[in-house]
Amino acid sequence: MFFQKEIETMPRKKLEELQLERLRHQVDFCSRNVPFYAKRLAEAGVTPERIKVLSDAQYIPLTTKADIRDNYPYGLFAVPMKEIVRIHASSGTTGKPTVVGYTKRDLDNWSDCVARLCAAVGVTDEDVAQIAFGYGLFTGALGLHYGLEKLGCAVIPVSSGNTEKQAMLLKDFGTTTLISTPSYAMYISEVAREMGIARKDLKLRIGLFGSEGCTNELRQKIEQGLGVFSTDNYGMSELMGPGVSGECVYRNGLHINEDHFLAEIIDPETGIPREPGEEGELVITPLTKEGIPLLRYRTKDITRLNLEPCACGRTFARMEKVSGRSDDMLKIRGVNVFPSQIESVIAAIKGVAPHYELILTRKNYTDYLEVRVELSDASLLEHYGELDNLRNTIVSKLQTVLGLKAKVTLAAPSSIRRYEGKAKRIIDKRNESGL
Ligand code: DLL
Repeated sequence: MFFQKEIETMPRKKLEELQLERLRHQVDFCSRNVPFYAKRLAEAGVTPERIKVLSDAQYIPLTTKADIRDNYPYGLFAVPMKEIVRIHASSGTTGKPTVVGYTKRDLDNWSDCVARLCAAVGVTDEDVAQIAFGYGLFTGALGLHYGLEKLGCAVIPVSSGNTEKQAMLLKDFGTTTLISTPSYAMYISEVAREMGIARKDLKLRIGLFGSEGCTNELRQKIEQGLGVFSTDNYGMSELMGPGVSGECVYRNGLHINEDHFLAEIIDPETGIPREPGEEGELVITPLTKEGIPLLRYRTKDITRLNLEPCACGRTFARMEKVSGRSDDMLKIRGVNVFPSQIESVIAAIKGVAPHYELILTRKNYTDYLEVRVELSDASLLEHYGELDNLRNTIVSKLQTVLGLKAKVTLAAPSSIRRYEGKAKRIIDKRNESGL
């Protein structure tokens, strides 16, 4: 059940002392080895001695993705290239990728962190783990790969894509643990069903899903489709990759590997720290990283922290499932809308599949939201009255949850695009009209 019990159940007081010592060390390490930080910290008057308690972290300037991009590719690395043994990058939708480097010790810590979150949901050395994340610069596949190997699993590095083969391997190789994005898991489950593979043909028991949000409603659909215990884990390439946090079997928040990461919540507008339990943007300082040691990195992800003890015995704080990214939030006619709110409505409605697209347009200076959602059964297309009822139900449920009227379009089964990695569900055409 535990991969490193002494650390994962460390009394909080001892854990916080360890974090403080490591934070001071990282501030010193950054100012000595990264010119960018030497300047930033000097300007802010921050020295290791000034950090007397953990909350003094708030005096350290925040780091953003733009800071990493501005120092492309290796400007924030803190060790000579000869000590770097791996390079990853996150693709980003615009401009250059964000590049990260790992020393041998970073890789060792990384696989420990991943092994912990896999063990926490019940994965053991008896498991056969199919990794359906893309191998390459993306951190998801190799991150999970080494963590699962460290735990002693039999790893199948199939990579993402070729969905029929994924389904075939699930059955033929007796896969017990599936690793993918939740949207890809949903897709694999559909393809398996179409190929005539039934739940009873599979040995699947645990799904380690991450890299994008998954509402409880979508989770239930995946569980029904594949017969897995579906779990959530979180991370980002700038911080390490997967391995920052993950659920335990109680699935009541994601335990943060706090010996390696200091987590804070800030007000995304003002940057002012928020108390445990309050929602805001997650800011993380990796406490042991050598390759690219960031200080107070703004994740843009919205969540809250829970420091209460967990029934599993872990003392690590839990972060609530990420509700969205602060830059993912849609502002529609002045209303804040997170795509996850829409997903939770759609995935709970009978007659539609949990595949959708959000199309934003602008006419006469007014924003419009169209939700395209797929019917789960083609026969409905022949019953106009039923279609209309279904559409009206969705419109009214969305209105209750969002406080906003959206246009709902019902699409034929299998007509909405599927994804093998992170799903891209927002089509924002608001700037195309030039208004
Ligand atoms: O997605 C790392 C990862 C790989 C995590 C595999 C878990 C499993 P990036 O590509 O850099 O790294 O994307 C990071 O993805 O800031 C979140 O917005 C989002 N994200 C990652 N995990 C979750 C999750 C990897 N469990 C960005 N729930 C983050 C919601 C997630 N969002």
